[in-house]
Amino acid sequence: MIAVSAHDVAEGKLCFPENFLFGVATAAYQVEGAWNVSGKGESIWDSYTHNHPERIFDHKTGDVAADSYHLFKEDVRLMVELGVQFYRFSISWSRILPNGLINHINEDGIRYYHEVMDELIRNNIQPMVTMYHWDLPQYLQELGGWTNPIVSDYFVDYARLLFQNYGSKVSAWLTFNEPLSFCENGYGGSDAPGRLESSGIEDYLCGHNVLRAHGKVYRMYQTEFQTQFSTKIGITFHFSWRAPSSQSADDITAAETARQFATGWFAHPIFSKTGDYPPIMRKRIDSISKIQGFSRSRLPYFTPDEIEMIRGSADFLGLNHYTTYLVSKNTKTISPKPSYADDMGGIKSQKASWPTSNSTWVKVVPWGFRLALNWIKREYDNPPVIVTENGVPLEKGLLDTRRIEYIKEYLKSMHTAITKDNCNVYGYTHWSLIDNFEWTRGYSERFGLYEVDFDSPNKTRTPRLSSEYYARISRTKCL
Ligand code: GBH
Repeated sequence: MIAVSAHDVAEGKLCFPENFLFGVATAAYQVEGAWNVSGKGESIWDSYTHNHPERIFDHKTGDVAADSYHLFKEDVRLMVELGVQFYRFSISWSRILPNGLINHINEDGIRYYHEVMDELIRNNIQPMVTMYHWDLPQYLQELGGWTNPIVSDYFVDYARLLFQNYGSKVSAWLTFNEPLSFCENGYGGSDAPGRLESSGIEDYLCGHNVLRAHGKVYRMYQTEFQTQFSTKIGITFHFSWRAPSSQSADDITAAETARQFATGWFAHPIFSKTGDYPPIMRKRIDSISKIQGFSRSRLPYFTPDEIEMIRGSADFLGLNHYTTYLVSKNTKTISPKPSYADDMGGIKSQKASWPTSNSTWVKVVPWGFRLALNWIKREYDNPPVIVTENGVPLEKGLLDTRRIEYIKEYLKSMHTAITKDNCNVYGYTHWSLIDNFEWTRGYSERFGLYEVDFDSPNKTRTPRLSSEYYARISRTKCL
């Protein structure tokens, strides 16, 4: 039931439950800077931006970014201004374990995140921590990165260290941010480590090892820490809604298959009753692999024990949602070269009439949010969901009325999903607190409620109009 005050109803306001959580998010590589200070090791994004400047817009790097390593107290002050209840940020693995391995702990890294958490807690803001937001220690990449099964075990060592150090301070843990994105775009596209030609092989190995790593961390926490702490552990998925591009049976099926290949790939093994990969992924990849002359499926198989270990290994589902795509059936014949896109069998597009943002991929399609939330509810028996990212990239400038519009329309859609459809959503995180390094798009896309002047020596933060708007929502819980 939604607890809405009589006063707000009279005003005709849309309100969220009183205990609904509003927060803001960032990620380590995108804001921290300080890439090589005080014993931090190199991550794949450090080496990628340094060795492949041509793959990054304007040859930018995250070497300094918004300098949150030094300016985190200023960031917390902004969050106090916003009145948010929590801050979702990520820990840089190589700041804590310079080469990713547990034998060498960097004390400055441990200290830094303690200070960030202490500052948040002092200000009544709960720390929600992502363990892995794409910045793998470079040394582990030299071992093959996420295509090497041993990296799952190294991740467990790293996670244990985090629980030991921060277990009593963190209010919610997320193991991974968007495995779909970093497996597909890192091991089959142009995000770090930039394995451009590996789609259909390395992306699936990455996914397999990430799912194992996630499951192992959850079980390790249960056996080693659950008597001590009761913090919930989840994982964040990227889920743009995928709508059929026509009402033909082929396109409807193609859109559903695309959802299973995107969200289902990682959500089905963890959140479905049966566990394991979505049956349609298994079926398509097994059969296409055979046609292409492979002697085994390019999608690896879990053992029965692994299926059980991974099934049910999350207390809540983190959802990143920005936009919507249309999907139509791919009628071309399968290419001999493996690829995720061929395996999925759909062609993605967006409608020219959808309102645009400052990025090629984010079109403003609020109704897709409600449908995505309902799909999760249906597929996985209405798990607790927290929206861990939602936001819109715009150009520089403080008068961001389009961001206000975007937030309003997306929150309305989410409100309908909660109140009319009973989707079990208990919190919302705006991406982002501040402008930051947008991966291969450099600093060309601005997502911040606060603008960052990246040319100024002290990376000046200035409130945008949307920050006042969001502050009102996070304080009143009403639109
Ligand atoms: C999130 O990923 C990330 O978690 C966050 O770090 C990032 O800052 C935020 O989005 C905003 O970008 O050009 O059509 O091929 C979003 C997932 C996957 C979205 C790759 C853009 C490229 C689409 N991203 N995708 S396209």
